[in-house]
Amino acid sequence: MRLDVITIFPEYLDPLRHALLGRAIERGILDVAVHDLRSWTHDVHKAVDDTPYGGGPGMVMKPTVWGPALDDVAALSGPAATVRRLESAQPHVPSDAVDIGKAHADGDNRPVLVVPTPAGAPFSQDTAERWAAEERLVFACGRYEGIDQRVFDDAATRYRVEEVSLGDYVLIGGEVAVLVMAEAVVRLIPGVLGNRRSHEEDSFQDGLLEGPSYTKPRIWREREVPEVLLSGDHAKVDRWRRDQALVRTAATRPELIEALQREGALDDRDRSVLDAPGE
Ligand code: 6GU
Repeated sequence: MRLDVITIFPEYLDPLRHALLGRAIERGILDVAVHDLRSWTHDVHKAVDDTPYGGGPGMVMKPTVWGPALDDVAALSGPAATVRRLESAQPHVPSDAVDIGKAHADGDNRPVLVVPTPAGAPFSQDTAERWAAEERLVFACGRYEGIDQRVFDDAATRYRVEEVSLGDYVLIGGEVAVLVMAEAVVRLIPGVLGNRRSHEEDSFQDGLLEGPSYTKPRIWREREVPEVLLSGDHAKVDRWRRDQALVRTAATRPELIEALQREGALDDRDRSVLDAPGE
């Protein structure tokens, strides 16, 4: 997978090169390029924003800068051709899928353009899974009051544009949101996490939050690990873990339980646990 990020604060994205994502880069699974939006400015002040039409506070990012930046990043031309990169990556989508244009069901090979904004659709584990199957993601980080809307209307000819939000709060810019989304996506790429099972049991994978975990010692500060986890009975352990997940989810995210109920994803045992937790 290749990630491109366009930002006026390239150093803000340095954490992408560390830890888990850094290892994916070293292994050739991931290729990251961070582009300084100011490379596409034309004036001595390198201005990227201007006052909003219609008035109001703040500044809006200029289409005359963003348009050429998105053109060049899509084509890997101009300033985007020479950006510093760590390693080049192997394709991870099966090459026949790419060759015959089947990377997407509708044969659409335009890269996804992710626009982080509190006005976007909610980003979720489902979004992360969908994007983890892409060859290329381009992130456009806006600051100030946003980017001129025509930039995205125009970019739709070369990109599949997705405006997404992390939640109901306002960040100063998209950079931190990109770090969050990139980590959620990249950890789902086969070979990035050591243990394949570890994301089959993630929170949200079955619509539930994950329950508690324990490790040695068996007794710590007079607190014991739940007996069932020492039993060696895998069916019993699985059932206990689901019960814990149900109870935790009902307590902190009741709307997730309601969604499972509507989907018919709860059985009689699940319902009895929810009716009488701890019995
Ligand atoms: Cl994705 N971006 C910005 N700038 N603010 C946010 C957000 C994203 N999600 C919540 N607030």
